[in-house]
Amino acid sequence: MTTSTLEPFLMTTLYYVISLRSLRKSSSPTSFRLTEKFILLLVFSAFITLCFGAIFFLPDSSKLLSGVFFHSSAVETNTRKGTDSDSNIAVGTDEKILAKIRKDHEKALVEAKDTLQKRPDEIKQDIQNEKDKVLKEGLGKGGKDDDNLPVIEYVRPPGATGHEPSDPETKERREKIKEMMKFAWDSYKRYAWGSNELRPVSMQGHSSNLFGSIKGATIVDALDTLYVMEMYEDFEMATEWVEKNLDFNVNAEVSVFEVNIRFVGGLLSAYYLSGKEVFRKKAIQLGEKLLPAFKTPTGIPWALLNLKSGIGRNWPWASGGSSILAEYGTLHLEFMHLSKLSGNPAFAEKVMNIRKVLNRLDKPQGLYPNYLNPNSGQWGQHHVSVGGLGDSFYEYLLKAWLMSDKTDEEGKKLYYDALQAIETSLMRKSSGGLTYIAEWKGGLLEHKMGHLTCFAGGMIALGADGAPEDKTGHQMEQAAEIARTCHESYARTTLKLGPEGFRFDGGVEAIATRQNEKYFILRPEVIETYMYMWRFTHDPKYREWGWEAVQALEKHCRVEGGYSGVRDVYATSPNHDDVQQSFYLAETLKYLFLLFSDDDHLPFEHWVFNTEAHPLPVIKKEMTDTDKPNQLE
Ligand code: DMJ
Repeated sequence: MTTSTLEPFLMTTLYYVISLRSLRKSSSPTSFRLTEKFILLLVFSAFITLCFGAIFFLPDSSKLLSGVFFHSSAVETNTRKGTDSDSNIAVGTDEKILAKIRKDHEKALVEAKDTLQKRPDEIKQDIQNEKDKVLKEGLGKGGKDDDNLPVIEYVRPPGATGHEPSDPETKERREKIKEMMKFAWDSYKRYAWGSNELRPVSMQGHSSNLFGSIKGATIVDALDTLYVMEMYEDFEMATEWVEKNLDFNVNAEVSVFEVNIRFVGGLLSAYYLSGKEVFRKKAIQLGEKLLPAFKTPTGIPWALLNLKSGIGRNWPWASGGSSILAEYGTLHLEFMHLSKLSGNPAFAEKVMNIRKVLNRLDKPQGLYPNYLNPNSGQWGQHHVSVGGLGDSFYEYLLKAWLMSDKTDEEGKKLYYDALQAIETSLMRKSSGGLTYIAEWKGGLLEHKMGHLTCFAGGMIALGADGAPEDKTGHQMEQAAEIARTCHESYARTTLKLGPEGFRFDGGVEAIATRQNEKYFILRPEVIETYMYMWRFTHDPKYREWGWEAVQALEKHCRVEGGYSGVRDVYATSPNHDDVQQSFYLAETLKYLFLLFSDDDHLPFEHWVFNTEAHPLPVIKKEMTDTDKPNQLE
């Protein structure tokens, strides 16, 4: 008997054990009990012992086994060729077989021991990896699957799940955030399943025209939050919905930016966290649908795109038919990963071209105006903002560098140069000592800061470590000051929730003076900054500030059917706007959860958050050249 005749036998046994595991696992990711694992281990060990017995006690057992149990191709081949019939050779072969059985037995025991120590989700992932490996082997290297995608080996980056903090108060607060997520999610499931968002007061679905007729924004946006909070049953339910219902073949106009950050970003994160192929496929399908948006004379994409016709246009209100900086400048991270996962360089080429166009343009005082005409390649109105219309462009310069494992030197330079220009021309300190980032309109400063601008505290802290010219300490101070200002914008309201915009003129500081700036729509930016500041400083005040926000959310935004925004944060009681934004589940609750988690949960060393808080893995340097889309020219 050759070693190859025994392999199918062992493989069958192993397959049986794995199948049993799969059966148990499919019912629930947490239902694999220790006793069941132990029984499986016992069955497996008994079987291997039986094999030993047969070899030691039966005469010429190898032939018997070969003849009775396996009519394997290896035996047939040997018989036909007339080899291995010599008894001397047979003795040597038996010894080899015994050695192989012993080795396999030991290996199986070690593997079984390892398996017993693993968490159910890790076991599940191992099974998936086995399946992918078999598929890969079947297709050969560089093979393609049914959807013509390259077969790639999935390796889950570290820190996808965390553990409970040891400090009891932090643990309790973290649990509370999970309960909030559960309530938001359950309410959406109950009243608005399949719609984009939930109306928590009227308890029905809500669809914003940002997504055309694509459905399920909340499901896709929430996937990774469900995963990081270990709400696996809900994650499975959401996965099934994506498999069966998420459809991009719609004759409707969508916002390229919103669809990218929420849907492409959400699907990519779900793939990287869970390893489920369906997410990779859907992300790539959607990415391909977005490509026609880049068909402009400059390659600067349209803001709006009809997914069926591929016809694009810009927002009618945008200065001179311009595209918006924060929209075309917030595709980079997702598109780099799309190239990596699809093997199609087109995605990376499109976003690298955006950089090229920007590099050729003069920047007034080193600043990037929010409007750029995609036909002429010229700036529109000179309006500069680190809040709405500009914000995530700066974020993506920094994160492109970090996500490339710090190989994208161009991204790094563009970020630090831009930050220097922001500091010089937009950052100011109020007479009361609050640092803020103003807006710039045609050379004049508007002393106003948006809730959206508050993300900058987190961004500056994240970049401080790599700051040139010994500016790390200085940038950390700036970040801390912005965090304080944004906290003040909450603290100075009646409801202790932050207004959409607040001013530093006309005798006020960090207060909204216009009625249309007094609303709060469950936005994440202030909490996002607390989370980054906590990670970098471990100053307990950031957790305290986060907890204040939790209490205000519970008191004023939680209603019978979910969480709602409020129309005026200075009113004595909340007037609800009846929308549970999908980013509340994607970002606000995720950042809160991470604020009360240990630093090794989604560690910055391995993960970068897209602007919708969807974690994307750092593309490590040691990968092969073809795996490095950032290296594309
Ligand atoms: C989110 O969709 C993203 O964070 C985006 O970058 C801007 N703002 C909203 C949430 O406020």
